[in-house]
Parts: sequence; structure tokens; C-alpha cells
Amino acid sequence: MTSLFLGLVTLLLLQTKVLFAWQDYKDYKVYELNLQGIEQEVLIQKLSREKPLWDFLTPKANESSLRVMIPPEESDNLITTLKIYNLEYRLLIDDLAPYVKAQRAENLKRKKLIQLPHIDVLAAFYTHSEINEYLDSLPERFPKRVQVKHFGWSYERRPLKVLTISNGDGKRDKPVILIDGTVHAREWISPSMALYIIQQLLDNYSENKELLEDYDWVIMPVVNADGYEYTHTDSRYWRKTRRPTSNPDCVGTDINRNFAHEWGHDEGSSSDPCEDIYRGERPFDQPESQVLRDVLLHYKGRLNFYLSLHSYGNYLLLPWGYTKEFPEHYQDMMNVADAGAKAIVHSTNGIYSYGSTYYVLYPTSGDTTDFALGAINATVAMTMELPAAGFMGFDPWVSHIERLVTESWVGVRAMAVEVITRYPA
Ligand code: 0X9
Ligand code: ZN
Repeated sequence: MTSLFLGLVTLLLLQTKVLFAWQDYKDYKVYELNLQGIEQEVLIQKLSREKPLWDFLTPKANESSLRVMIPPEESDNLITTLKIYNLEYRLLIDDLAPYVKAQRAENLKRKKLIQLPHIDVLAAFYTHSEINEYLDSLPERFPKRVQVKHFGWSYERRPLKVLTISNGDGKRDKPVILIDGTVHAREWISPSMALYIIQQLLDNYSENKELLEDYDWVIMPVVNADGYEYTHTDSRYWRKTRRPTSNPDCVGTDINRNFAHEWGHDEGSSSDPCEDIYRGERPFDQPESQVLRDVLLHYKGRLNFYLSLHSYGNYLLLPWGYTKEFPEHYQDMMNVADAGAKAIVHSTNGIYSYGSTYYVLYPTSGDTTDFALGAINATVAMTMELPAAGFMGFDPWVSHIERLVTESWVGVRAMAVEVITRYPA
């Protein structure tokens, strides 16, 4: 009897914890802003620095509009500001809560049908531990072709794993295509894309043989494991890591501002722990950044293509992010981006913009792509912003996954072919 009672109390406490932990986004609003002219763009840049609670989202390529997510108590404040500056706006979502709830329910329901370690990439979004379980199962299925390497731990002690894929011919030290995903926690199509690439190279090998003839592929589906897990359990729109900062009110660092090449510029990163582009106290003070750095260092000398998968916006972003100068060999990298963008437009009519991050998107300082070029001397280094979907751009429904990953694979594949042809082993 006592144990039954205790059991019930524990269950109740656990439930309460779950209820409290889960951020429901009740009355969170999403506005679409229509920017006219450079002055309004500069204003948005200024506001995004001054108002950490106003979440301005990456604009889509070739669009003058952008979205902002606002907690209910900030809404009046935002509207007043928009009116003062004559910014055109419209309310897209009055209450984000039912959408977040519906998406979560959909995903959990889909996953009931999945028998781990088997996963169906197109049928659900998977957690970090589910992805690891899947990765760990691969060597048994492809003993000669894959290796799972454990490169380190996240702040909350999650194992960070990297998959190497070869054609099994036993040749060592081939040049490498290295792809990472989920540097930013909420960009859920990123790990799905990484998994889809893995399956193309393994399960669909007969159609992709030539991609592994002279090159090995190295894929790390989840870099920001703690942040990603947090988006599944607590807060769907979390971006950063989960390590506390010097400010007790604000958690997390942006891994994509924490890398050592030209780290710390105020243009393109922030020293304020409450901001989404907080760069950390020092370069590489986040364990997850250290792990990705070590992976990159491990392949230094044979890294011909580094590709970081993000969302959203339809961009192929090249270095530099930190300066308006162009890197050496910029044109060679542009040719690779061009091959990807063309392949996508031919296959689905999807339009990508490409070029230097600084010009095409906005300045960034301390990101992984600048480091891959500046410190690791990758031949081609690129961030791919996959297409927007869902309410906020990085929250596709399960039913969107297939369209997004199949289209993006056309681009990734074409860029890989271009790299392999331009830089033969
Ligand atoms: O701001 C970022 O970190 C990236 N965009 S996102 O919306 N996914 O957060 C862009 C970083 C691009 N940087 C380089 N390619 N150098
Ligand atoms: Zn991102």
C-alpha cells in the first residue's frame, strides 16, 4: 500500500515536472515585417541587439520580409516601436501554443511506430539519443564501410558521435567531405538531413557509388546535443547550448559564434549572455565547440569540403562571415555553390542565394565555417541554410521532411560531385 502511494506521488511529481518544464508558448505571437530600404534593415539589426526577447528570424533569400517571435508581454512594446518607425507589419500567429502542441503530439505519435535502432528519416524527428542508437547500429550492418567515433561529451555529458563512411576498399587517407548538423538546436531539419545523407550513402549505395570512390564522408548529425534535446523536452525554439553563463538569468552560448577564427568581433557576435548570438567568454569555452574543433582538426590536410547544415533561408553561405573582404579561392568555392544551386533549381525550381555570408546574409564572427577555412584550410567551406517550413521556418511538420531532404540532397550531391571533380584525390 505504502509503495503504491509512493509510486503515485512520484508519478504526480514527475508529471508536474514535465508540465513545468515544457514551455507552451501560450500567447506568443509571430509578426511578419516588411522592410523597405536600408534604414529599416539597420533598425532591425539594432533592435535585435537591444531586445533579446524579440526573436528576429533569419530572412529568406530574396525577400524583404522577415518574422519576429514575441512573448505576450512584449507585444504592445513591439507594435509601438514598429509604428514609430513606420514599419509595415502583420500578425501571422496570435497564439503559438496550439501549433507547438500539435507538432509535438504529431511527432510523438509517429515515433510510436518506430522500432529502434531502425529509423525512418521521413517519418519523424528523432532525439539525440535515438540518433545515437541508430548510428551505433550501423557498423553491424555495414562492417567494412562505417565507423562510429566517439569524439567527446556535451556539457550535460551526452556522447557526441561522428560517423565515417567509406566504400570499404581499405584505402586510407582519402580526401574527406565533412558534414555537421544541429549546431543550432531548433533547426530540426538539419539532423534529419544529415541522417538522410547517411542513408543515401549506405542504403542507396548503388546510386551513389561514385561519391565514395576517391573520397570518404564524415558526418556528425548532432553537434549541439543538449540544446537539441532541450527543444524536444522543454523549449521548441531554443538555439544555443545549455551551459550556464556569467548571468544567472541567461543560459547558453551560440556555438556558431564560439570558434577561434576572428572570434569576438562585436559586428557579428555578442558579449551579452542573454542574446542568441552570445559568443561565450572565450573561444571554445563550450565543450560541443571543442568537440567539433577536434573533429575538424582530425581531418586537417584532407578536408576538401566542409558543409554545415542549418535552417532556414535557402542560402549557400561562404566565408567570410567576419569581414567584407573575400577569401582567396572565393571564386572556386562559388563554382561549387553554383553547381548546388543550379541542380536544385533544375530539379524542383527551389531558389538558393549564394555568396559570402557577410554580404548575402549578415556579418558573423566566430562561426564554424570561417574556422574551417581560416584555421583548418578546408578547400571549400560552406553553411547551407535549408528551406523554411512550418510556422517559424525551422519547425517543419513531419509531412514536410521528404520534400525538404530530397530537394536538398540534389544540391548536396551536386556540390559533392563538383568538389570531387575539381579536386581529384
Ligand atoms: O547566424 C548563423 O549562425 C547562421 N544562420 S542561422 O539562421 N542558421 O542561425 C549563418 C552563419 C553563416 N556563417 C558563415 N557561413 N560563415
Ligand atoms: Zn543555424
